[in-house]
Amino acid sequence: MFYGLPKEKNNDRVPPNQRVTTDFPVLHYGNVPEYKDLTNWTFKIFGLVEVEKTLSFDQMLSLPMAQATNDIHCVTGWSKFDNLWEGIPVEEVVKLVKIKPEVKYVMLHAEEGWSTNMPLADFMTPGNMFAFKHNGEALTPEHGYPLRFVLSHLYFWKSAKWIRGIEFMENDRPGFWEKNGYHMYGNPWKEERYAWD
Ligand SMILES: Nc1nc2c(c(=O)[nH]1)N[C@H]1C(S)=C(S)[C@@H](COP(=O)(O)O)O[C@H]1N2
Ligand SMILES: [Mo]
Repeated sequence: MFYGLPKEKNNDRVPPNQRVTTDFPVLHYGNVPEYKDLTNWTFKIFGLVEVEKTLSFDQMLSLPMAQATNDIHCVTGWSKFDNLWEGIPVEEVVKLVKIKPEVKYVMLHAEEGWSTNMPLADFMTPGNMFAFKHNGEALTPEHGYPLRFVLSHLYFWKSAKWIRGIEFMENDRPGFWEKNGYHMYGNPWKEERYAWD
């Protein structure tokens, strides 16, 4: 399966006050995790689900794969077009559990306790992926190896690198950058950069 860019973005693809780059800058808080092997790596699906689930790396690799493109918009002002991501479409992972009807938000959890929040509907938008590859290459350690989420339509800080789990929630709660002054939603087209925007 292949997901193209939303049509409206082809007209004006640069959100306000962003500049386009062909580099791929590295941005994060904390350390780049080092993995000797992935035998103890787990992916947890928890919170408001009927039965919580833990998957091994091999189990993740056995899920259906797809490709999707997105334009990255980083809150620090750079945009990078036409990124090709390869991995597990979000719906293939969510299918593994039964979400309770009251769920409205999601928290993504990454290494070192890092997290980011988003509405369920944005999380579930087709084209979002749990990505193993970027532009045909395995993710490098600094870009999220072995697995990162790609939330294609909001500022890139919500695209959790080194992701280890999904928590389903009824009420919104700020993640790491959201607690530190970033916007709870982060729409680049409306310049929702900081909490006070
Ligand atoms: N686990 C984790 N994921 C993270 C971050 C982080 O600090 N920790 N930073 C976010 C921010 S602020 C940005 S801009 C992007 C940067 O991704 P890149 O380094 O691949 O360009 O990752 C996001 N994902
Ligand atoms: Mo960022």
